[in-house]
Amino acid sequence: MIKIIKNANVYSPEPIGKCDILILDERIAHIDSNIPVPRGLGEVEVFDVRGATIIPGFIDQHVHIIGGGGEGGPATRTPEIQLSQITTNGVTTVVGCLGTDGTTRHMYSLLTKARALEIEGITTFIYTGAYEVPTRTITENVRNDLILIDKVIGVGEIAISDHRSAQPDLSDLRKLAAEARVGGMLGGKPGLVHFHVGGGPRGIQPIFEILETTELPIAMFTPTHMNRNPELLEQGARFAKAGGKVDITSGPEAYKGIMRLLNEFNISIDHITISSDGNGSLPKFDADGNLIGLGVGSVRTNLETWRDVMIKGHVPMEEALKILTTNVAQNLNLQGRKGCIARGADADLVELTDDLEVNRVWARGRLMVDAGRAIVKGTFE
Ligand code: FWO
Ligand code: ZN
Repeated sequence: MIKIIKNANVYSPEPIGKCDILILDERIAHIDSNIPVPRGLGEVEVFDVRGATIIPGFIDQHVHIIGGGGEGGPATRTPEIQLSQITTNGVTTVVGCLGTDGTTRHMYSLLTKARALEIEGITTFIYTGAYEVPTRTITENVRNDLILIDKVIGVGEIAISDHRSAQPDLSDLRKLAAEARVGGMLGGKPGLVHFHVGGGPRGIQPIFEILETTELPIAMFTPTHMNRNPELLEQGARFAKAGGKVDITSGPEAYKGIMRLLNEFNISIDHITISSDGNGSLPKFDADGNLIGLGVGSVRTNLETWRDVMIKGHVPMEEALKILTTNVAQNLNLQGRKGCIARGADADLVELTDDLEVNRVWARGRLMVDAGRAIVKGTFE
């Protein structure tokens, strides 16, 4: 129940220097330069990390936790995620979603998988819905899901500007967003609309049109895959300048998009988040919409893209951390609880090795990963 991490070089994500961190059950109870081991309070577990860097657990706001894909037929459906694939990559909070396939993938399974991962030790939320509009839900509609189902924090991933979308028109999208708005308010949720943006030339034009023609606030809209092509990234820069947050799908080239937003368009890093699309399919289509290749997303790419931003992009650690911690927490309305190392926050912590690999991970106070290996595994791993 009581743990002390001693001699940590803490990035909260702000660097706060050498500290000890006191964990009481699932939360951070105290941070100080020297916390003595209390006597008379029962067993206290001490981890002396000897100056190692400790950062907040990452938040991944787009993971296909029950799998997705299928764009190449039944044999191309992607597999369900396992707990260790999340924790060993430094992620302690995920938002699960459905994707292209809202037929053989169900909201009931998504909700239950999210609950399973929570029981196994991490923190989970879900978006109700799939690509299509009107979309798939647990109850009759998006609004009721937000009000009645605890894990639902928004609707998504709703496809726009994509040959796989339901080709929703502006009025369909406005109605969907209105449900998310009111459902979010009545349910005490952020009421997000998480948009899958395809490669079509319209890009996020529909989102700009919703903003122009309604009273809905920009903060409730998250466009993702915004690094898909240069034109889309440019639109993303406009969205960020208008006050929105642009979500980049992590991967081998993702840091280039982030660097372009920062350097070419002068976007503040506060307006950038990344998510992995973990366990979703990463299909490639030619100009005629024929499938020409198929990969599968991995939560691991978050860590790799973050390192690229620091090492290849020369962004300081505390700044680069924001795109996987505080900025995402803000987007999901979890600030102070997730994505930060602070008194009262959930004890979601990652200890790094000198070469920026994951060494230990604590999720809600529990040691999940040690020496880079999952010591807590999913039920059937
Ligand atoms: C992206 C998830 C895409 C699924 O465009 O949207 O397909 O349902 O599992 N993936 N379709 C991947 C690109 C950003 C590379 C999804 C996927
Ligand atoms: Zn998508």
